[in-house]
Amino acid sequence: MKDFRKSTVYQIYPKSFCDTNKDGLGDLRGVISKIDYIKELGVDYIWLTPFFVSPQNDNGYDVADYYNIDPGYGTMEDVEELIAEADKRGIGLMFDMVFNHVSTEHEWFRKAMAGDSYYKDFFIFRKGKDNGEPPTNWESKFGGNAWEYVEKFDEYYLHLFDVSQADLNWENENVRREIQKILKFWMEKGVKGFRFDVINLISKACYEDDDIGDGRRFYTDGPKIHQYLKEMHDTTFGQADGFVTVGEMSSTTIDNCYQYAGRDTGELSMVFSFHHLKVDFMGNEKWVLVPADFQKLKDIIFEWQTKMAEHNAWNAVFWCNHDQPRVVSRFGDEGRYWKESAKMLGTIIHCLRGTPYVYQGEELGMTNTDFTDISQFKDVESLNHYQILQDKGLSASDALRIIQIHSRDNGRTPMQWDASQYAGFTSEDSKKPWIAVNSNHEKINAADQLKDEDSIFHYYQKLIALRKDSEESDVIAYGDVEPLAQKDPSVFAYRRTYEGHELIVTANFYEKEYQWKGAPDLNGFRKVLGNYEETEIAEDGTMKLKPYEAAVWYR
Ligand code: TEU
Ligand code: CA
Repeated sequence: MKDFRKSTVYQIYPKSFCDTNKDGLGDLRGVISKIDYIKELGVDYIWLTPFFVSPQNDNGYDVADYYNIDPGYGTMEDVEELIAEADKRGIGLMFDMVFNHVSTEHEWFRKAMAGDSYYKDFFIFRKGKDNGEPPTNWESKFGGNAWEYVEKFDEYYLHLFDVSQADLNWENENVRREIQKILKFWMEKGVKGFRFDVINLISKACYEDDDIGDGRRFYTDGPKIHQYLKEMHDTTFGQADGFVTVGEMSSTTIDNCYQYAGRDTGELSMVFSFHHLKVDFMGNEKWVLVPADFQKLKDIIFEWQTKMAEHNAWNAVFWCNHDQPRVVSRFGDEGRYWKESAKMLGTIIHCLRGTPYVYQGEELGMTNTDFTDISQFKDVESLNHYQILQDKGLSASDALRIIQIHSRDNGRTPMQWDASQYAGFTSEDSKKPWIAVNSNHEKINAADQLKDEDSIFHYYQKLIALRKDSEESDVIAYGDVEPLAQKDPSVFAYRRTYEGHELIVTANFYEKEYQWKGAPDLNGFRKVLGNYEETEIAEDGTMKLKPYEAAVWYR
């Protein structure tokens, strides 16, 4: 059985991965066709984002039927074949389960709207205020108020995300039973893991105005969240040996995560938390331009690393997913040091304590979009906020600049397989891809990198192998974590220790060459991996770090 602490997960956003029937949309057969590429990278699991029946207002996070495949992605036979092909190669599939909300096209919501009270209680309907305002001042994560008026009932329903994503009422036991049924259905198909979308938002404490915020404090890590997770665990995947689960935790606290992902707490295997990816926000406000705060980045990562370990809890470690800008554009360099910086960032993540997640194209150093016009963006969140920013008085070009930096579409352009017109995402005689291919695919693509021993792809391959099956695996998977030079303005470094062995990661986070006076004594260490051949260490122990230089040391 796989040990998830030695595993790496590869995330696929099928819509942007590979299109096999020339309709411009990635599909499941596309994933099947690339399974050997994924095997070559060396990962143990594939997390597939939702491909269930959906109107696609939020690219499948608005599920209309959990038991069937959206025709745009393929068929049930394709899913079964994919599970089998992955299994043959020792790769487990993790499906993405969205249970905070369903699409308003889901049968449950349609029945609710038809007045069926059994199904109406699957959702959160409330009367407005006497003054004609919505029930509370809570804000949708995609902009605007979180309640939608339904004239027929003279009531509003809650949607923490898009208006077409109605929140489920987890207080209702029938809702929870339906969810258990769905999970069991997919477990029987041979799925090896689940990722649970915004799962810490399912328990709402109350429905009151938030005088100091957007309402999130009333539904984040709510009062019954642990009870719901335990129940889900006990009735479904908790009974399956070696099943792996990860909860996406929105604005969570570390104290709750000890419980969500504790070794014996009976909830989940691990959590995604996002605090380290808000260091270029202003507080919780993402739609601003502020430089990334490196000190804060380190402080957050190290706090989570050390405290989760102390509490015997487990974390996912990652820079990228389908909601995030590309890390090489965000914290690295798209230009001269593109390759070095991509490898440096990979090194930092992959030697931490936790399960690393690689998002499609990250292993190639794919960058943010090169979109120059708002019409090129597709994401509902970006389009809403483009409007909201202008309503606040920003010019169209200033609003566009913010969207270019923060848009989720940065992570959603087609996978760059080769240098052909559509980057090999689809064939040249296909319909146009649903979202434009980045023109840098001539320089950044899988075909070239597979041939180049020194590529980012091969570097990621080595990082993944290191954790899985090497002399260093145990210390990477099980070792303690000690931050090094935490206050240093340029260096990201840490030490892992396990049963008398030590592993040290040293990294220059910036382009500027850096003389690191406080470098650890590396006598007796062997350099395991790095993005430069030689590391210069002066007589007095000063490490002369080259632009974005990173290395892994072991003894
Ligand atoms: O995302 C949850 C979430 O709150 C954020 O990532 C959000 O998408 C955005 O970045 C806030 O600025 C999950 C999914 O990963 C995302 O794709 C879905 O849109 C969302 O839930 C709703 O299901
Ligand atoms: Ca297709």
